[in-house]
Amino acid sequence: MLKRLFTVIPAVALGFMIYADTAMAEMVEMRSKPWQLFFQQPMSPTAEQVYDLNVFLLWIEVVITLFVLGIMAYIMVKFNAKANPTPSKTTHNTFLEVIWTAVPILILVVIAVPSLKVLYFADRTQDYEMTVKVKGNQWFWSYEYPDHGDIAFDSIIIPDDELKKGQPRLLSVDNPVVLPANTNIRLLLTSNDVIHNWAVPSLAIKLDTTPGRVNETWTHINAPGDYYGMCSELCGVNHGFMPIHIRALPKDEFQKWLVKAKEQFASNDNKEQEDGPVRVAQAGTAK
Ligand SMILES: [Cu+2]
Repeated sequence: MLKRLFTVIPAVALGFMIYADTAMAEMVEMRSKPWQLFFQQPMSPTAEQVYDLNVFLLWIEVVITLFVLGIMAYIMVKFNAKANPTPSKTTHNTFLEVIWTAVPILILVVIAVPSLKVLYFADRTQDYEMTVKVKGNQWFWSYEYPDHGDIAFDSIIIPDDELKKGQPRLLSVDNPVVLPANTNIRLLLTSNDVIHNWAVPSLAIKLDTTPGRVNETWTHINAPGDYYGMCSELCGVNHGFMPIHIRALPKDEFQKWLVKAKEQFASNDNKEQEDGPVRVAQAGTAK
């Protein structure tokens, strides 16, 4: 029975993954689907490791849960008042006490080692090919490309009545942050006002943007496509209306986009900071 369970569950999981795979033709679309139960498909080296760690933890939990369930069933059958009318008065058992202290410690060590490995892996990369700056604002994101002629722009939610066909509600923005796929990208995150959190589930990024501080992480997007996320730190009334949309392009198309973007967003140069308060007012009304 147990053996069957161990083969059935991975088979079902694999089925879901294949199902998810068929959805990705050329441009993948990474966001939660209706009735989705498990994680979004991992689409970066960090996300893959986080996913695997989660599966590993799940199996540890399965074993612990079944073990505790088994012991409880055994106690209920063997030591109920009918089956065992005169209970034993034993109070101490040194061997058992050592075991039930040492085994949980060992389990925690077994969990801690891979957890810390993933944590440090996700923290930063030495060999990044480009840098993107992410800034949180009440209530939109702005992005800067310091390596590419100081391209800078704001990314503001598209209201429901202006959505075009295929644009997911509450996730679409006027200017998605365009990034090259298959490239090591350093991300520097900060905020202009309050604490926000830049979170993209399929890339396993969820990092606070804190005013006066720069937080660093990195990513490497495995495939071209649209990746969606949301602000994940309660930041004010429009917290739910500052989505993240990453458009990952193949490297050559990204170069083409850069040329266009330099024209389109050139006027934004250096004006960002001074515009702060005006933009806040605009965003507040543009709900
Ligand atoms: Cu926010």
